[in-house]
Amino acid sequence: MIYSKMNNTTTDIPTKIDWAAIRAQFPVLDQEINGKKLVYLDNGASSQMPKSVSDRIDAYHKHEHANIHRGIHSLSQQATDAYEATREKVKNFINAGSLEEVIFTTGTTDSINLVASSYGRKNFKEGDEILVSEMEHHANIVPWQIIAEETGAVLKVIPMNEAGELLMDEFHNLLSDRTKMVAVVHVSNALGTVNPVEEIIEAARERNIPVLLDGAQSVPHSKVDVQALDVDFFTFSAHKMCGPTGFGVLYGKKNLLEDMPPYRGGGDMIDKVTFAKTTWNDLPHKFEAGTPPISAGIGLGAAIDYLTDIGMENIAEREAELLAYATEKMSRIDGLRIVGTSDNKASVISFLLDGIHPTDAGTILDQQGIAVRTGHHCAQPVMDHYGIPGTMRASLSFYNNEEDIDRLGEGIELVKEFFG
Ligand code: 7TS
Repeated sequence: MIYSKMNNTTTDIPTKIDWAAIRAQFPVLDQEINGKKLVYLDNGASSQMPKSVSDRIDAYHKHEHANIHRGIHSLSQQATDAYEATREKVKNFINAGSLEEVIFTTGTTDSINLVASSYGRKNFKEGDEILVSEMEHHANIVPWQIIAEETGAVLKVIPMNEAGELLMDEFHNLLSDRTKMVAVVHVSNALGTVNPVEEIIEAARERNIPVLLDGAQSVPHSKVDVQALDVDFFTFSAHKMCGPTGFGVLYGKKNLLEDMPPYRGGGDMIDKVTFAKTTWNDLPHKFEAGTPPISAGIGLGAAIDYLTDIGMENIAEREAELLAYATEKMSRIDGLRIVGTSDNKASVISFLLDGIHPTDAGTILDQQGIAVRTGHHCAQPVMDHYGIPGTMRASLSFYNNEEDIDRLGEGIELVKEFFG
């Protein structure tokens, strides 16, 4: 048992979780980098994998591997069942309405490209507007630019303030009869801002405009309920939620997905093929051409089991605690400026050190065994907003601890000493 729930019939005793025991389930954290104990603070780029997930993937390769959806033989059916079990787990995890609404992709980037290409090609025309925000990851900008170029649609941008919060008045002003899609990040990877997506969805809904939320940084850190949100499309990646690379999800409302043409053609996505005409398979398979990364899909299922076992509410609570600890600690460091200071933030701290280039600082931190990301974080418009080339970014996960944050603090002091 990784944690214990203490239930008392007379008083409400909160769930007590042994976070140290949870951390011990991540073998990768138990190593030295450059002669120092690893402090991994780059979870926004990719989170680490607990042993239960890597064991599950390993077991698949050792005992269950076969192609799926096509074999009459037992091994193929077993692999299909294991892979499709992930669809059920995803459905429950995000509370999708049906399995048909859960499309497997190779990740957030792939999911957004699917919607931009398939929905956009069918529905956008000259003069239509696609609304994105100033704090998007490139994955939620470039696919829309590509389809805009093809269809004559144009991109409009919701601006943000200095704290890194969307200017909601501007958002409401930008909505019009020309708006044909609102595509916004749920939680910013570069700033940590949690956007007011309920307000965005409600306003778009009044005008019958579909909303896509990029959930790459929200799903790993808090409970997401796509039906409660009433969102039309929702995207995320397995490798940011303790799962493997090469796998992700597109949630879409069934009526929208049914109206959309296939994104890629090939095996598995067809009903009947003749040289005269081909008809499409039903949802969700219509959007899943070719052999998928089967082991990665099974790995995502194991990751969801793992996160569910701990409880997303507990994860959110622990990460909020770590964020508060880190913010307080870093605010006290002379010459350190936090970029992204919204009151509503996920566990991401982007920062700058006076007169020191982020890449130089990151290199010195790496020598201390401390992994942070430096650069523009694939969100160049955010950096343009602040007039900076990039930041250092510490992105925390529930398996980090106060000691990691203390080590980061000490590392930053060393960077400052090094650069005088
Ligand atoms: N959207 C957001 C908000 C992201 O943070 C990322 C990846 C993506 C989309 C793309 O996800 P992918 O799995 O398809 O690559 N973000 C980061 C990051 O912050 N550092 O490295 C990758």
